[in-house]
Amino acid sequence: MALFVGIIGLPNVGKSTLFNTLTRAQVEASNYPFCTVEPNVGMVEVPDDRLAALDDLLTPKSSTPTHIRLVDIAGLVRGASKGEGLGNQFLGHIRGADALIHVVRCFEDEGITHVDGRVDPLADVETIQTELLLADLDVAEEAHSKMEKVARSDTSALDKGLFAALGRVVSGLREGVSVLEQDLDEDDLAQIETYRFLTAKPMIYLANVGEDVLPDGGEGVAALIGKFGQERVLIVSGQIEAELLDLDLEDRLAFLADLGLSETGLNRLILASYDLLDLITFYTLANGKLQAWQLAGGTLAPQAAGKIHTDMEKGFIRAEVAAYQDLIREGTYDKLRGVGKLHTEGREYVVKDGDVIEFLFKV
Ligand SMILES: Nc1nc2c(ncn2[C@@H]2O[C@H](COP(=O)(O)OP(=O)(O)OP(=O)(O)O)[C@@H](O)[C@H]2O)c(=O)[nH]1
Ligand SMILES: [Mg+2]
Repeated sequence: MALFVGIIGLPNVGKSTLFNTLTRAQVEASNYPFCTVEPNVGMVEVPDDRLAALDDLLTPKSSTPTHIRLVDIAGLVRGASKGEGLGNQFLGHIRGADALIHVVRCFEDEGITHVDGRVDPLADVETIQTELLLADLDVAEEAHSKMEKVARSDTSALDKGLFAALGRVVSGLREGVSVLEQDLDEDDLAQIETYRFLTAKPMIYLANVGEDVLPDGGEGVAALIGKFGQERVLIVSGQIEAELLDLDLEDRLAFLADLGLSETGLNRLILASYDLLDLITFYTLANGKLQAWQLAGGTLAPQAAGKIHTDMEKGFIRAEVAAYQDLIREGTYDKLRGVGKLHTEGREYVVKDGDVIEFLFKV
């Protein structure tokens, strides 16, 4: 399953412009709040230099990168969780997301309407955060009160662990604390997992800035960084990246370099998401096909095999593992074996970023 990232923010802040740029799809982007009504769904390929190098070296029949599923929904407004604006129907589209990208308008442009009539990144973030909290509170309160009714009629039918966890979530949300920031232990988190709370998702703030403040972003960005930390704030100019789309990658990178940016917004977004979610990439070469896979850091070999097929996890025997750097340095599997760098690993092996793995399993 591809990593699923939802794009949220106020109306007219540049979400669809960024989505278009990232997916190269042409969804409508225009200066009209609520331009996006249905969610836009796009798959973007994860750019991967190592996959390209392995493809050169191993000359497989095919090479398959990993993907990120991006979903662009309509702008949220104050009261969205209560059905204001286009309502919380949109929030449903991002419940399943692994992470959220919160697009924040930092560009000044009198020609583009801001729903509150002024550019104030921190206040905008607050508005959206409140809506997410309220949406979660609705879900949590409803689930909790249903369970309360069960408890009144038949205590033995009550899932006490879940009931207690939900109770904690409800009181935290009432105090305005996101599920992510509540002091929930692992058991609680496992209990409430099925609700896919919006405020439980890791979030990246994407500051959509004007060209004049590149590369560091100006005051609005400084405020966001002050609040959320450097690693959670990405500075992108949606407009510029959109204008550069017609250029080939080399020219685009040269242009961005002139503005002090070393990578495209897409690449930085993907890297930041991987970091935030502690994701790694491993590779398999099977039946002549090379493929990249996304994996949570710290995953053991059998579960990594299970990403490919559940039978491979069940019947896992062992893994033949080559580290990417070793394979590139030695150049062939024979040489790699010769220097003792093709490792045989068992069930307890923690898969590492860049591992090239052949799984052995019985069916
Ligand atoms: N000046 C400037 N304008 C931008 C920038 N990014 C987007 N816009 C413009 O802002 C308007 C709204 O952009 P969209 O991408 O449609 O905004 P949205 O957030 O998807 O809006 P909704 O779908 O209504 O929630 C369009 O006219 C864009 O051209 C930017 O970086 N700078
Ligand atoms: Mg839009």
